[in-house]
Amino acid sequence: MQLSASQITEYERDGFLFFPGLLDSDEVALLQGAMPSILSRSGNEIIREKEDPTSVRLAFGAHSYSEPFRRLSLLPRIVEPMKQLLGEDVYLHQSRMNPKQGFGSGQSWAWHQDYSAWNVVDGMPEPRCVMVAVFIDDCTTAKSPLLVIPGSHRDGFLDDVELHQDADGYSLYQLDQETFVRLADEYGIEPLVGPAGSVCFCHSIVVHGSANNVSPWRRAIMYLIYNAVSNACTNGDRPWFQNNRDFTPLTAIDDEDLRRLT
Ligand SMILES: O=C(O)CCC(=O)C(=O)O
Repeated sequence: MQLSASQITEYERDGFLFFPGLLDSDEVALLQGAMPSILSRSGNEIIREKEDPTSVRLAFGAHSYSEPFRRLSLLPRIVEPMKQLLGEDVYLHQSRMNPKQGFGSGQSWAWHQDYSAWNVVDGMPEPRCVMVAVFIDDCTTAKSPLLVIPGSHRDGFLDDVELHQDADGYSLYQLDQETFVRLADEYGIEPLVGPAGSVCFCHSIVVHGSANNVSPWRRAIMYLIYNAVSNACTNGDRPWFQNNRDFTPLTAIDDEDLRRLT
């Protein structure tokens, strides 16, 4: 898939591009089918909700231990636009699954830019990476969708941020209230909603957050973080599943390869 000139302009203006149903129902079923084995892991790549430790908050690195998710991360539908947006070869800096379980156990995410941790902790030189959000479940307004501030990336990297220990092993650099109010008043807040299989390409400094999921339904999103190879991280303190040290350029597989697992 190649992005058109107007899509690239839209990405530069809003900081994200949304594709409803980019994956078909067979592909979604394969990814959903892999969820139980991901969520039943017990290694330190699994971060639990503070309020409900039976519930997984984040599963890092699933592209490396789940074949459907490995294939997802290499689909040309995703990899080729990444190269276009970043203007060069890319590698996967990180993947994380946020299952956002229902009944309130999937807790909120304070307003932040993802790039903060990658810059401060991992030594990523520039915000030249893209967060790809793949909807594993339907994301409706009732399931506390991901909320973005469109255009907020144009204000640049907000480095005056406070470290907030959100859950064991996962630090979040959260925006101060004054900055958040200024950005929200200027640009508004948009919920990302769509059926399972929808995909959003989101700039790494777009401000985003979400509320507790008080619905009875899971709302899983897989986040794949693609970085430009020339923007590779310089620090290696965090484990591989948070800061991949293999900067080999990705080679896309065949667009049918995920479906072939059916
Ligand atoms: O999926 C969500 O609700 C928010 C996750 C998020 O903000 C993040 O992983 O950076």
